[in-house]
Amino acid sequence: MRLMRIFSGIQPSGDAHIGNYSGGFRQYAATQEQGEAFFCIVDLHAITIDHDPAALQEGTLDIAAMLFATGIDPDRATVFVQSHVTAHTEATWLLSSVASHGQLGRMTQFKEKSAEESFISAALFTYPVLMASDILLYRTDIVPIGDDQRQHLELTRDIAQRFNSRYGETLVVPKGVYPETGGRVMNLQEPAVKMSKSRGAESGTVLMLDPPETIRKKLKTAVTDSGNEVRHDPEEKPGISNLIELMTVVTGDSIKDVESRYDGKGYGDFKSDVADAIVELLTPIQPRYHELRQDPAELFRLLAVGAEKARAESEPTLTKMYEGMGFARP
Ligand code: ATP
Ligand code: LTN
Repeated sequence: MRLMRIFSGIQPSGDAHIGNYSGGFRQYAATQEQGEAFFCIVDLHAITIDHDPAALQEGTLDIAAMLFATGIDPDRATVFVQSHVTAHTEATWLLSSVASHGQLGRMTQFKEKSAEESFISAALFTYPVLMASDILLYRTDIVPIGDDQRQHLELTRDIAQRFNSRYGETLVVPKGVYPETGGRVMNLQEPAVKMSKSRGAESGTVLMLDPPETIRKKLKTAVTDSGNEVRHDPEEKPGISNLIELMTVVTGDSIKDVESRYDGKGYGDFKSDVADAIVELLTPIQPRYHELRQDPAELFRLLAVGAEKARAESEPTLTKMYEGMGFARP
């Protein structure tokens, strides 16, 4: 029987944060146990908005080290860099012919990012087609992601279905896997804005590599709501609800557990405990990261092994796509 296929991608576009841990890293480490997993550092996606050429390679190695530091086992899962496997860009062209221009224009991420950019690239518009190629080339069953990627995953499913109905059953239609809590961690200073590598207040973004004092300070100054009751109610209490979800993400406790533990206690105690819990989570991860990161040659070696496996896996799907579409093959 075919093993379950897992695929996800992460951009090397800045410093990884606790939101990436919640929607990304922790889900990757958990799902790698369930089948054959592929985790892709999506450097081609990182050039869709203005980027610094001097930072792209460093960012790629940073994410590679973070993937391994957060528990991805290179013997078990395949970690690779998107631009090392040319099938991704080739498949993007083929799939762009079955992607709807109108639907791409309705993508929230495109609308938000294009509103902020002075130069709106064509690549920002076709970004989700590249993401669909990433996923579909590996005959992926499940895609662990955060809530912000839901719309892109739905688009990927539409693309796969349209390809199959036009050219015959070729592509597997994937399912998204979202965290039960912490699917959308918000900026601690702006509870209406998603915590992000590239946007929002820095003082409200908890980085995976922040030292303990910085984490404590960020939590202490986190925006909370009126009242002093630790209760999960995202509408009424967006600030404290975000912190409750963060607590569940880092401890594995349920929302109810957290609420009852802080029944009768105030925001102050709670915030300092959330900070402690995050520090505890990151304490083993940070030294592992630094150790891996100081050996770029070893990271490049692991990524080369990953790219080799990824090429072997994706090539047959690409060939089937060309054949289904009727190309004269060499
Ligand atoms: P950028 O801000 O550059 O767009 P990002 O911080 O959104 O980057 P990505 O590399 O695009 O991060 O995403 C990697 C994974 O982390 C994705 O699965 C995404 O859904 C998830 N993720 C990103 N931000 C959050 C968040 N605030 N809460 C939960 N999951 C998140
Ligand atoms: N668009 C995603 C990153 C991404 C991805 C993927 C996620 C690119 N390709 C394939 C899952 C599967 C993001 O911005 N978080």
